[in-house]
Amino acid sequence: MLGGVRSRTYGAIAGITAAAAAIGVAEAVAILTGAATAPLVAVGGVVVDAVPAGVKNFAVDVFYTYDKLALLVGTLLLLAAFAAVTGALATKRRLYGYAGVGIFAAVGIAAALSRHNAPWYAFLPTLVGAMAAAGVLYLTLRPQPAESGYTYEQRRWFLRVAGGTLAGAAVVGFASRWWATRRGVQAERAAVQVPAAGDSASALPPQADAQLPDLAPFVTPNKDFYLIDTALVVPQVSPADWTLRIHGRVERELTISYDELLKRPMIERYITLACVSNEVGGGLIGNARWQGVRVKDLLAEARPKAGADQVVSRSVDGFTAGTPTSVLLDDRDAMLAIAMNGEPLPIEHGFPVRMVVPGLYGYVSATKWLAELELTSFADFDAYWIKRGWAAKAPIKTQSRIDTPRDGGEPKAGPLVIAGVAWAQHRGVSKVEVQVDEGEWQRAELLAVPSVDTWRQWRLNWTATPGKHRLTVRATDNGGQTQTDAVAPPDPDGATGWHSIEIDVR
Ligand SMILES: Nc1nc2c(c(=O)[nH]1)N[C@H]1C(S)=C(S)[C@@H](COP(=O)(O)O)O[C@H]1N2
Ligand SMILES: [Mo]
Repeated sequence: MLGGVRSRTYGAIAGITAAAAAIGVAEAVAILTGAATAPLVAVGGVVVDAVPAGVKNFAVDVFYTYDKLALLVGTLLLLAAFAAVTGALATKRRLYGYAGVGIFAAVGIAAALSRHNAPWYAFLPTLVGAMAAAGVLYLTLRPQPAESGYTYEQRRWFLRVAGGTLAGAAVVGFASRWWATRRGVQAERAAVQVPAAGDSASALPPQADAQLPDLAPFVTPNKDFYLIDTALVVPQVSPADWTLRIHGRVERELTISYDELLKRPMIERYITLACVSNEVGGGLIGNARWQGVRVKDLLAEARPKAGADQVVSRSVDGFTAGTPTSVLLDDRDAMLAIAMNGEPLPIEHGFPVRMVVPGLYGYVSATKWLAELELTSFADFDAYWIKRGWAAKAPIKTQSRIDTPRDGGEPKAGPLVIAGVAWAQHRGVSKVEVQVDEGEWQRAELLAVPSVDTWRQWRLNWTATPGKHRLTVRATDNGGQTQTDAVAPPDPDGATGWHSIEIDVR
């Protein structure tokens, strides 16, 4: 019986080798056909989109960079398990192996062709990969290992083919992905000349930033800005190919190119972007100086029809956000942004063009890699996260956060600055209060802000006394509404509650 086990082990190795060859070859072909057509990326994308409403919070977590990596690794492990079983079966009948390759091909091709705007040739990476896998199976399982396993010569032959293929597939796969990412649109982005904005951001008040260690700086550097999206590979959109289509319930359909967009009157504003998934005290929020074209100006040319109360912004990868038309037409500075903190939009933040709307969470407004604006109604269309159970309308809730001292910190007794940020975009923050233990609420000093559309730093001087203390913060917006202490999770329209930290003063 030992011999049987051994031949099955060879079969499993042959199966995994074949799968590795398929993935490696497919990645190489995807250099030509586009990263989104690679089976691994396509299947992973289907998984991200298909996560049922019941586990939608998991889906939100998938947004984070490391969870995307985990998803890819998980998909690879599943594939390896499937390949090992198929390969083991193939030692009994070679046909089982080819059937396994067929299933791989069917799943990969179906996934690749189902992706938004998939080119007709999206099946190619999987198909060529599957052919490579079939070839590897044919080679490694010939001659068929006997019940007693391989002879010495056969074993050498097997190990040479399997080892060579595995190493080759790994090198080709990683090199292809690396090359595709490197090639991307970095050069095109570097060549963009950001025109001067006719209507530039009001100069930053010198007192906007207390510049304390651990306190979030007033302007978040691009490299530190949080990243949230459903894209398993960052879409690479060349400005030369970029167009924006404004269509749907409009009097006049518009299509504009990147060059045309750059020639339009531009505004520049500080706007704080926030993610609905941000937990109380969390870091999924950032403030940048955005430059772009007012959405209002473009909509004025397209002339929305009566009843078109929703603007659906759609990205090149099919992600959609639905924004109230009224918000895009009111006097706030909703824009199609082309620059972030004086640089062309970073690729991962939506290059070449994204939407930025003061006062609304990102999932209902901040579409990256923008391709279309479609005028429709809330009754007629549910955008990406609305289909998955999140609220259709999501103004940002008033929130505040303690950045320093740090939660769990052990500061020295004596004078101590408690500081953080507070936000209530498009309403503005009028008051921040801090409570030490069960004491009186103390009013913090508010730093300056350029507008009501950004977060606001605050600080309070305190004489820290030895022992354990709890510090709590709450903000009040310009309408006089104090943030609620009722604890609610991010789902469905933003977390609430007061941020509280514990410190042990030494
Ligand atoms: N194309 C696309 N745009 C998107 C998303 C996405 O998944 N795909 N996520 C949105 C969400 S939920 C947020 S919070 C913001 C985050 O923008 P950032 O990654 O630039 O910080 O982008 C929004 N725009
Ligand atoms: Mo988000």
